Amino acid sequence: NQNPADGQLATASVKPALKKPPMYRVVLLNDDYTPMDFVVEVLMIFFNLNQEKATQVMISVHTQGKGVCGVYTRDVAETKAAQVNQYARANKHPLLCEVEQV
Ligand code: TYC
Repeated sequence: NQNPADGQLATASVKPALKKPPMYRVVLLNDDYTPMDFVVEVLMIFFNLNQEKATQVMISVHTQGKGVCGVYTRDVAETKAAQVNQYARANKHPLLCEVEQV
């Protein structure tokens, strides 16, 4: 569609005014020392998961080596990962959280 007057219906050939932002996964890495209940607490506090879902993600990280906590825009993802790492360090746990682009 090449007629600008067609506005938002011209999705095939006219560039939209707003593009979806790139998204970023916040992932948690397994380690041998961080207590399981601390990981569940982190998932509930920083990723708004309920206890059941947080436990599922924690077990998945524990068995698979890593797991996705959530998918966000870049600023939100980087902030959450930094907050988790800061909270883990403040509690003397080696828990590591990273960001990877989707
Ligand atoms: N592997 C840890 C233990 O056995 C638990 C754990 C789960 C640690 C997930 C980190 O991201 C993690 N206590």
